[in-house]
Formats: sequence, structure tokens, C-alpha cells
Amino acid sequence: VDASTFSPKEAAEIIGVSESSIKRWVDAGHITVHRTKGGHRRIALRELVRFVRAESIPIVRPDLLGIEAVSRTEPRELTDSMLFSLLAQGNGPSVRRALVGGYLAGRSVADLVDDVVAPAFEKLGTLWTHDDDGVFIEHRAVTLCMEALHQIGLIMPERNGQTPVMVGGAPSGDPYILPTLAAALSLRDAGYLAVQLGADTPPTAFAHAVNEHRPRMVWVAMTSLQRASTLQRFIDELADLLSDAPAEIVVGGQASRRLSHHQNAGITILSSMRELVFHVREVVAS
Ligand code: B12
Repeated sequence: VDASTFSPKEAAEIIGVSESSIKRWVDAGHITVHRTKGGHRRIALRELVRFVRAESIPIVRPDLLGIEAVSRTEPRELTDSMLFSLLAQGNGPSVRRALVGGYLAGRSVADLVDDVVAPAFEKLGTLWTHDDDGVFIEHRAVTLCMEALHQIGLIMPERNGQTPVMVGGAPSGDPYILPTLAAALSLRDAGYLAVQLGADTPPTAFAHAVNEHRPRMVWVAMTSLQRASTLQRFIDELADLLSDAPAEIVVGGQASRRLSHHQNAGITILSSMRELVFHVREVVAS
């Protein structure tokens, strides 16, 4: 995906405008291009994606984008019930089209996760209680959703070395991958670099990552039904290991409700991806 670039003519076809419009936007600086040795303009896929999202331009020939064809139905209207059905059916291409389409239509990753993905999984989470198939459907759905989020990650703008870095993952014993992946992509979408350590990450691994990447913030996504005392021990150990680092600890996820706020002074407990993005903007600005 990284290597794909388009000529102004191809870009024009993808978004259904004339080639001269594209050239005009390039000359006016609205679209960044690089030049081939022969002096021809080339537009990177990530740049074209940034442009259509910023300008709310519909994509008329998604097939030409090279990323899997994107939904032609109104992606802005993607709801949690629609995603729930696609996930329950195990329809991978449609799940990717729906989520990537929502992103291309200009929705932020945080909005998609808070309003579509999380409520769709909440519905999915009730299936295993009535039906043996529920467990397999849930596992398959997690993988399909990871693939879709990963695809969004591949078409996001790339950040340079000056960008503030965040590090995060799920705590020891917590197998949940989507919450921490969603946090990483929400942060990347908001313009930061995110180093994601994945599920079941011990405090010492967080500490090593912090040492290497020097993040402004560390997120902990806790979902697994562990005892409050186990979760608290994890946070205390992490806070202890990071006591010399200038990184703030932000905790979220379903199990974070089990932590008491007064035992966690100095640590921020948040409940959604939008809050996470909002909070990080404040941390970075301060
Ligand atoms: C997928 C899933 C699994 C998968 C996970 C696979 C994987 N590799 O990730 C597997 C199969 C492993 C699993 C296992 C179990 N699960 Co489960 N699982 C789910 C399910 C369906 C979705 C969770 C998910 O990924 N959601 C997507 C994320 C993005 O949404 P979210 O978690 O709601 O996150 C929101 C906020 O919390 C917040 N947030 C999340 N993380 C962070 C981080 C930060 C920093 C911030 C700021 C915010 C934030 O942002 C999101 C809002 O946009 C939920 C259903 C549900 N209601 O959530 C059940 C659910 C969590 N599981 C449940 C249960 C009971 C289990 C099992 C005990 C089942 C069993 N009998 O084996 C085991 C226990 C595993 C363990 N060790 O803990 C219950 C928990 C019940 C409870 N809380 O009392 C639920 C609620 C299902 C249900 N309705 O019964 N599960």
C-alpha cells in the first residue's frame, strides 16, 4: 500500500473530477505531490486519502484506489447494528468496506470505535450466552475488526520524528486486543505516534518501551474480568516503574471501572476513545 501513487489523471478518475481540477489543486498547494525523474506529478495514496477526508469529497471509483473497494452506500450512516450484522455473518470484505468507508468519509477513528465498533461488540458479547456458535462468531469478529482497523492504519498520513509519542497496551493477564488497538489508532488518527504493545503486557515491558520511546503518555486498556486488587497491583507496579519518566498514565476500558479514583491520584481514568484523544491534546498542549 505504501508504494502506491497516482497520476493526476488517475486521481481525477477516482474522485470523479477533471484532471485539470486536480492539477489546479496541486498548484494551489491543496494536494502535495512528488515528481518523477521525468517531472511528472505523483500523488501518494495516503495524501489522496488525507485530501478526500479533509474536503469531504466522495470517492466514485473506489476500485481504482487499490485498497479493497470501499462502500458506495452512504458510509456516514454506518451504524452499530449494521456492523453487528456484518460481523455476525463473518463478512470480512464488507466489514472492511464499512469501516474504511466510514474513515474515508471523514469520521474519526475515535468516533467509529465509540459509536459503531464498541456497541456492535456489546451486542456480539451477548451471543455466547445463548448459543455455542457465539464463541466462534466472537473470535472471528475480533479478527475481522482488527483487519479493518489495520487497513485504516495503512492509509493514514505518516508522522515524522517530531510527533509526540504514546505507548500502551493491555495489562498482564488481559487477552483483549481490540481496546488497545482502537486506542492506538485513535491516537494515530489524532496526529500522534502510537507504540502499541498488545494484549497481556507485563509492567516491565511497559517500562522498557517507555525507556526506549520516551512517550508523553502511557495508556492501559483493561477489559479482562480480573479482581480489583489484581488490577490495582498492576497499576501500582507500573506507576512505580515509571515514577522517573515524564509520562502520564491513562487507564481506560471496561475493567477500569473497578479501580477506585481515590487510590489512583495522579493517574487519569477515562471511558472512551474521544475522551482519550481530547485528554491527550491537553497533555501535549500543556
Ligand atoms: C471479544 C470478547 C472476548 C474475546 C477477546 C478476544 C481478543 N483477542 O481480543 C475473548 C473470546 C477472549 C473473550 C473472553 C472472555 N469474555 Co469476553 N467479550 C468480548 C466482547 C464481545 C468484546 C470486547 C471488545 O473487544 N470490545 C471492543 C472495544 C473497542 O470496546 P469496549 O471494550 O467496550 O471499549 C470501550 C470503552 O471501554 C473504552 N476503552 C476501552 N479500552 C480503553 C482504553 C483507554 C486508555 C481508554 C481511555 C478507553 C478505553 O473505549 C471503548 C468505547 O469506544 C465483550 C462484549 C462487550 N460488552 O464488550 C465480551 C465481554 C467483555 N466478555 C465477557 C466474558 C464473561 C468473557 C469470558 C469470562 C467468557 C468465558 N466464559 O470464557 C472470557 C474471559 C477472558 C478473560 N481472561 O478476561 C463479558 C464480561 C461480563 C462482565 N463484565 O461482567 C462480556 C461483557 C460479554 C458479556 N456480555 O457477557 N471475550
